[in-house]
Amino acid sequence: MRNKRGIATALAVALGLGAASAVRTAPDEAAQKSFDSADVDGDGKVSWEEYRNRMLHVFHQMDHNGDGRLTPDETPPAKDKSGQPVKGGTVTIEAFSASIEKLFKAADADGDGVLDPDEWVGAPRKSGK
Ligand SMILES: [Ca+2]
Ligand SMILES: [Ca+2]
Repeated sequence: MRNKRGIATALAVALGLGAASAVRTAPDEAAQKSFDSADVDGDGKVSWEEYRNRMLHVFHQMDHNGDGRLTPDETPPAKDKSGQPVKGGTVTIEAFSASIEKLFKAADADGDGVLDPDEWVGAPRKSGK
């Protein structure tokens, strides 16, 4: 199933993360910007709540007709690593919530329950010592 990957990719694009990691020029600035906007209390970390709020905000921004579902025409065109267009299909708010929880856990490389800027941009960092 490619749907989950499609959601993640669409989200990354929406948040500017995809651009940050794909484009080598000045990735820090774009990533920092999106990090700052997610870090509402400004403590330099994005908590699960901040992350979820940010993601839900993005979801509602993309959900133009406000029906709680993202249809393919509401999600930005995304491409996977091999350059294939990703068709996300319809994403419900429930599926979205479940997927962001997984994304958050996957991004939280050191498992401390908050995302630091490196984790936010998905820096390839293994937690192995
Ligand atoms: Ca914070
Ligand atoms: Ca973390």
